[in-house]
Amino acid sequence: MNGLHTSIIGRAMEKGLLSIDATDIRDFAENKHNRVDDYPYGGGAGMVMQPGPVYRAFQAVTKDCEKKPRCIYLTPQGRVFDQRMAEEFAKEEELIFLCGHYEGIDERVLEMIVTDPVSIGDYVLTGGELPAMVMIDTISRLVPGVLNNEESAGQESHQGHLLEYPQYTRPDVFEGREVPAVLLSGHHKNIETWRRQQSLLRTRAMRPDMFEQVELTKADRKFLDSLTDEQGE
Ligand code: 6GU
Repeated sequence: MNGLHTSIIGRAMEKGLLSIDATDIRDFAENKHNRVDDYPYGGGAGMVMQPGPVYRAFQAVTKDCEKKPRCIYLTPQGRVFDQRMAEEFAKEEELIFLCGHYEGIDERVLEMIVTDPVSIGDYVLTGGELPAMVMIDTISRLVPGVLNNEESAGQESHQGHLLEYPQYTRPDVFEGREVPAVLLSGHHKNIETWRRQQSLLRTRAMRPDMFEQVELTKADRKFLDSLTDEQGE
């Protein structure tokens, strides 16, 4: 799980807020070359991971657990991961991430141990390790104490279905490009309004699917209507 030991997640592990362990399923093979794959019954391309090593690895990992933890299987056939799922998983004391390789894993062991088949999006990767790391990073930052500013994780979900507004820092002019004047005004109410409007515009342009879910205020509608009026639509 290299890559998770750095920065925010690494610090959280050092602080004892969470722990992440990797188990190599090949250590549970029962042959000289630690092979865990075989040809698919019925023929076809590629190899299939055998049920035995996966099952024994799961038993070993969960042997000291009071209750069987949820077992997330990373697969393009799963439900697509999103922030709401991350919030649900963050409530769990323990989680297992089962990463397949080759063409897949024997269906019988999946039926026995998997509680949550999850995909991270509509594209195909070579294995489940990167998706597992994406999920672990997303879930970890929701664990209390992991982020310095306790609010920064909470605020986004409370913002609800809106993309973040653009950010600026010094200098106030860069290569002739100015920071929006309202941000230099010190007028906090106007800044808040401007940021809300930027979030609305971004979400509508980039994520029309999310925008449909946004609860628009009277002021939001007035702002959006004022734009379409200007364009004579
Ligand atoms: Cl979870 N696994 C693989 N192999 N490909 C994916 C995926 C998972 N999610 C999106 N593509």
